[in-house]
Parts: sequence; structure tokens; C-alpha cells
Amino acid sequence: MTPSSSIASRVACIELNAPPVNSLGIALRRHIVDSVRAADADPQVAAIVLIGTEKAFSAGADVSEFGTPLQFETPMLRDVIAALESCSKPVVAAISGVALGGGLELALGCHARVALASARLGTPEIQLGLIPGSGATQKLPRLVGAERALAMMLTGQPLTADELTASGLLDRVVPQDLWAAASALALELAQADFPLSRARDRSVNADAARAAVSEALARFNARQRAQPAYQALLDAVQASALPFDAGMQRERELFLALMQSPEAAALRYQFRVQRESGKLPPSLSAESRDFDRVAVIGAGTMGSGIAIAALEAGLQVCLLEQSGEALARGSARISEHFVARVKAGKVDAAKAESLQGRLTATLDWSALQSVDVVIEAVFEDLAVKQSVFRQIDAHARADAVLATNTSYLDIDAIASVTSRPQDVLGLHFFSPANVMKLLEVVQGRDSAPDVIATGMALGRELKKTPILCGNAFGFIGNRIYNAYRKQCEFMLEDGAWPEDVDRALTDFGFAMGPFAVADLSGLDIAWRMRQAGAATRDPRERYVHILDRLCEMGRMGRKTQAGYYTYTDGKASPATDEVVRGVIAQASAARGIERSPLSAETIQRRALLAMVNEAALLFSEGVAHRAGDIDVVLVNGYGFPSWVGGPVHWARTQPRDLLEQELDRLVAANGFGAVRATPAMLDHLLG
Ligand code: T1G
Repeated sequence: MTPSSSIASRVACIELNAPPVNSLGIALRRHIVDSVRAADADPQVAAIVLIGTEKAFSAGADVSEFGTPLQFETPMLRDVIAALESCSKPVVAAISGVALGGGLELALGCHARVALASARLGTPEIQLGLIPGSGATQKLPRLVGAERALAMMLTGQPLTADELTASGLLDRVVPQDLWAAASALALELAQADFPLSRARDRSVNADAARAAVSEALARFNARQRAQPAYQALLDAVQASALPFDAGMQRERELFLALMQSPEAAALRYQFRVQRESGKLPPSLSAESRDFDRVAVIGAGTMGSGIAIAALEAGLQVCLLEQSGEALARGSARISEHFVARVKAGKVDAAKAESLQGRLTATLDWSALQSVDVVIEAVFEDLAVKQSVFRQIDAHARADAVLATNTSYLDIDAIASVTSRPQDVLGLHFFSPANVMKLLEVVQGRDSAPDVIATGMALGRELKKTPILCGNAFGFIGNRIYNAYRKQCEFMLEDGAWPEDVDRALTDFGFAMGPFAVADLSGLDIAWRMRQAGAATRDPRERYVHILDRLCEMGRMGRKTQAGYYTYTDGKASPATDEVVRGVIAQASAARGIERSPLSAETIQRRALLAMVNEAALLFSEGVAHRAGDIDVVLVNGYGFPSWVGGPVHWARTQPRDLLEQELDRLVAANGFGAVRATPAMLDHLLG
């Protein structure tokens, strides 16, 4: 219970109530400072509690103020915190919901902290290309030790108050009655005869700080090395061993420099476009249909992954297969997943059992009568999917939403075999479906707005980032990835080896290079698709035969211990072997190309330009509804470095003339049939 009056039993309650998440914009900052000063001056008041809403104590600095003068309008967050610290009466933070970034720093400025066990506390600044800028880099090491502080700030992932109980960050953790616990502690502090304790007055063990910093540095991965915020974080924590004000000064300098960095600008952009991407255009505004029972048809890797995601979201799941054997394999895969989660301590056994208890496995199509959403996840073949959809049409309830999980196929061709194409949509999950965040929600010609709204809502329920796409070959992601991969194959013919391309692109920040990815997913899938497309391919088109030759030699990728690379005990050879080099050199010779090495920069620019060109083409066709959606897809599903923002954001940072000239050259070299996005299309894409 929170008192509605501002003073109860001599404890002043300062409520933070700036929906939706109490971000610390100028109005809220003023409110806090004014309220603290008033309470400090009020002789009726003995102590103060700062309390937020059920959803949020505070989600931190107002990101929408970044880059505007409002961010620096006083009182700035530092001033607010200084007002708390200099208050002559104890101030207690009562934390429910989230306390993130500046929100946590606000709490660290209080004399004590009480949290609901379910509250989540953390410093996500690193995900915005920043370090905490209002004291967390100095105060967390003082409260929880440098090692734990660094771990929290490097991951940016919040921890629950429950997990932080004994950390030193929180004075009390309570299951409920937050106000009662916080006001009781506030009065205790007011009545105690020792001085008020402040995080800033503690000291840091300099040796421990140095050790934690050098250990973290030694463990840096490529993504951390590529982003300046990680090194800055180490520098700031190192400075926590200095006197407090000197450390704060260092934090400030580092923070302000990062604010200007291109990486932080790109990550802020991603923050914005990720949130926009969930919103449907007005033409599609409709209520989602209700759903809590889902059927997944096909218990292969994809189907079981989708079933796991749905079970973990608390939905009832019916897994349907053709053969008892396949069903048993799928069910076993699902229970192995939950066993592993329990073993890893990610979920407790009772919870896992109750989630898994919502699964039924069946061979009986009539089970579809009771489900709200059907997700077909069978083999990627149009005829196979159409025959499954005829069965679905015969058995599913009249108001059920019917989804096909496909990466390339035409949703309309699948919907057309049913009597209700308006209820059909595509849901393109990424593998492993229970892990990958991206979900392409594909709108067919006839998909009804409430069916699309249901697809988006289901995506959110499964904790995914759903992106609306038009029904075109490869949708957004695979269409752009194909253009990129094709360009990388051209570069092999032109003079690069697979490891040159992969290294240049991982150096750029991609999670993996395209040839390592191809080996991992298996070259045979692409080979089959190429064979299927051979009949319609124009012989004048620039077509790179390297992958086909490798497959003909039985080199299908990791699964055969050889593809572009050779694998020993699952580890790739650092360079391609002579056999592969021979195949590549032959391909170059057959096209009359005299091979010459490509610089890392050339490789990076050609790969990115190919993406930008395709992005402009598909955007002009309406396959993506917002340019930002394209960047969300590439970052969340294809390992594009988030700190570069995505291909569209990257293109916006390039001089336009150069972009046009390079595109001219690139598309000319791509040969017959290559389509260049027009300047008008680029204008449309880049805004
Ligand atoms: N500033 C402004 N708006 C914010 C915001 C923020 N910090 N956090 C969320 N929103 C908006 C968001 O845009 C959306 O708006 C709505 O709130 C709901 O968000 C000095 C440098 C709190 C866990 O990085 O992690 O503090 O779309 O859809 O899934 O060191 O939002 O409705 O118009 O995400 O329930 C650090 C980021 C800032 C927190 C809620 N803080 N936010 O998740 O809803 S840097 C963060 C989140 C900083 C100091 C510094 C999540 C959430 P709209 P949502 P949700």
C-alpha cells in the first residue's frame, strides 16, 4: 500500500509517476528535486521514501532527450542525485518493477534501498553504446565490489532483487508490502544515532579493482573490442579506486565522449526502430484474436523449437506429426530442453514440469478443433505445405489463425488451397526457434488485419521481435542476405579466399562470416534451391558455381567435416585448403578473371552496398513498411553489428555521391540482369 497523502507517520512519500516507465525527463527531475527540498525543510517530516509504480521505479534517463538540449537542462540527473545525497533526512528508495540505468543511479543516491523480490535492477547503458553517466561506475564497485559491478555493467542485463539479496546493493528485499518495509526502514534510520550512510563515502579496494579490470580485458571478445564503450567502462571502474570526486569526473569525461560516438548514435537508433517496429500501419490496425492454445505441425528441429518457445510463454501446445517415431523424437527433444534448463539452474523443476505439462503430442488431426492458432512447420516444399494446409483447412476451427513457417515460399500459394485465405499468414521463425529473437510476420494478399495483429501479438507473447513483411521471395531478411551472400561469392571469383571475406566481415562486426555461416547451415540446402531454380535462370546471368562444385565433391559443410573450410573435431581450418582454392581458381579462370587480392575495406563496402541496394529495391516494392524494420531484421536475425545500426543506418552515414558511384560500379560488375536501385529509391529508403 502506498499512502495517497504525501506524509504518513512522518515519512514523506515522493511518488515517481511519469508513465509509461518513469524515465527521468526534465519534468520528473524537477519534481524529485523540488519534493526532496520541500520535505527536507518540513519540520513534520523525519524521513523520505522515493517510490515508483508497479511497472517501474525508473527506466533511467529519458532516451528521447538524448541529443536534444533537454538532456542538459538543469537539474540534470547528477544534480538530482546530489540533492538526495545532501538531504539532511534519510531518503530510502522503494524499488518495484525496474530500476535501470539512471533509475538505478537515482536509487544509489539514496541512503538505503528496499526492493520487492521481483524487481529488476541493472545498468543497460552498454546496450546504448554508453557507460552509466551518473555515478554507477563509481558507486557499484563501492557497494558490490569491482568484480560484480563490472559483470553487471558489461552485460547490461538486469538482475532480480532476489538474486541481489546478499550483494550489498540492497538493504532489504521483501516479497510484498514495499511501502511498509521502506517507510519502516526510513524511520529506523531517522531514529538511529549514527550518521547517514552514503555509497559515495565508502572506499574501493584498488587491488581488487585493478584485478577485475585486467581480467575483464583479457576476456574481451571481438564485439567488445570493437565498441569503445567497453574499454571506457573498464577505465571508469579503474578510476573508482581514486577519491570519489576524481572518479566521478573521469566517468563524466568518458560518458560525454561516448555520447558523441557513432556507435552510441547507431545503438540509440536501434533502440528507437526496435520499438517502432512492433507498431502496425493504420491500414492494419485491428485487435488481435484471443489465443492460448497453439498447435505446431511438424516435430522436427524447427517445430520443436517453436513448441518450446510457446510452452515457455505459458501457452497450451499441441504437437502434431504424421508418424509416431517423428512425434517421439520431437517430444524427446522438448523434454531434453527442459531437463537442460533445470540442470543449468535457469528454471526450477516444478516450473519446468508445469510448463511441459501444457504439451500434448498427437497423430490425430482432429486435435486441431480446439486450438486458436495453428503453426505449420513441415519441410520447406510448396507441395508438401499445400497438402498439410488442405488437412488444416479440413480440421481447424472456423476462427483459427493458420500460420505457415517458411523462409521463402509464397504465402498466397499456400493460402490458396484453403477455403479461408483471409485466416492465413506467414511466420518466419529463425533457428533455433526458441532462442532467436527475430520473427518475420508475413502478410499474404488476403490476410485479414486481425490475423496479422494476432501474428504480431503471438510474436510478442513468445518474447520475440515481430516484424511485418510483405509476401515476396525471401521476405526482408533472406532477400537481403541472398544479395549479400551472392556478392561475397563474386568476391571469391574476383580474387578473395573465403577466409579473407569472413575475416573482413567479422572484423566489421558481423557475428560470423558468410562462408562460415554457409558451412554451419549446410551447403546442400542452397544447392537444392539452386538446382530447383536452374530451369528459370538466364544463362547470361553471373552465376558462381563454386558452391555446386563443393557439393558435388561431397563437401556439404560442417556436417561432412568439409565445405568451404575443413573441420577437425568440429574446429574449422584457419584457411581454406588447396582443393577449395583449386575450385575457386578454376571458377575465376572460367570467367576470364585474373585474380587479385581484395582489401578488407573493399570486401566490407561491397558486401554492405549489396545489402543497401537490395534494401532500397525491396523497400520500393513495399516488402518492408518502414526502412527501420530492415535494420531491425538484419541486426536481430543475421548477426549484423548492432553498433553500426543496420545497412540503412550505415548508408545514411556515407557521403551520398560516393554511395551512388560505388553502386554504379558494383551493379555493373554484377553483370547481366543485376538491378540497381534508382536514386529515387535510395531517397525513399534513406529519407
Ligand atoms: N527513455 C525513454 N523512453 C523509454 C525508456 C527510456 N529510458 N525506456 C522505455 N521507454 C519507452 C519506450 O520507448 C516505449 O515507448 C515505452 O517506454 C515502453 O517500453 C545517465 C545514460 C523499461 C524494461 O536503457 O529496457 O539511464 O513505444 O515497449 O517491454 O546512466 O523499455 O510506448 O512510445 O520497451 O515493458 C538506460 C530501456 C537509459 C532502459 C520496459 N535505460 N528500456 O520494457 O516496454 S540510459 C534503458 C527498457 C541512462 C544514465 C543513462 C524497457 C523496459 P512507446 P517498451 P517493455
